[in-house]
Amino acid sequence: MSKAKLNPISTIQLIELPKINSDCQGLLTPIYGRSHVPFAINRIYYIYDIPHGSKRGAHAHRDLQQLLIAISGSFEVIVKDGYDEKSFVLNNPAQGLYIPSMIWRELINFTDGTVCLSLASLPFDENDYIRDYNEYLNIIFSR
Ligand code: T46
Repeated sequence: MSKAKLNPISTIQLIELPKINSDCQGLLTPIYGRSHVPFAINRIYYIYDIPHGSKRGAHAHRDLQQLLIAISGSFEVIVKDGYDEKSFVLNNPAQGLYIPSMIWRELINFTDGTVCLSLASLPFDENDYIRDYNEYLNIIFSR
C-alpha cells in the first residue's frame, strides 16, 4: 500500500469551469484533465435519485483526487483534514470542488433531483478507502 499523503484543508478549492454560451441557446461546460482539474481524469461517475435525508461519503481516499460538481440541484460537502473542518455548498454546474487525497468528506442536504458528478483520478479500488473516522485520525496523527 502506498504511503498516504497529507493535504491541509486549504488545498480544497472551488474551481470555476468554462461556460460557453452558444447564441443564447444554453450553456456548455467542457472540462479537461490536467488543465481545469489538477489531475488526469481516469474515471467519472454520478450520484442521482438520492432519497431525502441521505448522507453520502463519510470516508477519505488514500490516493484518489476528485472534482465534485452539482450538475443539477444542490448539496453540501463537509471536508475535514483531521485538524480543521470546512463546508461548501455546491449548486452551480460551472463550479467544481477539488478534493485532494486524505481528506475526510461527508455529503449532505441534497435537494430533490440533485445529480452529483465526480471526476476521479483513479479507478475504483476499495483499498483506497478509509471508512472509519478513528482510523483516519490515527493515520493523520501518526505522521
Ligand atoms: C465521494 C462521493 C461523491 C463502485 O463499484 N464503483 C465506483 O466507481 C464507486 C464510486 C463506487 N462503487 C461501489 C462501492 C460501494 O459499494 O458503490 C458503492 C458506493 O460507493 P461509495 O461508498 O464510494 O459511495 P459514496 O457516494 O458514499 O461516495 C462516492 C465517492 O467514493 C466519494 O469519494 O466524494 O461519491
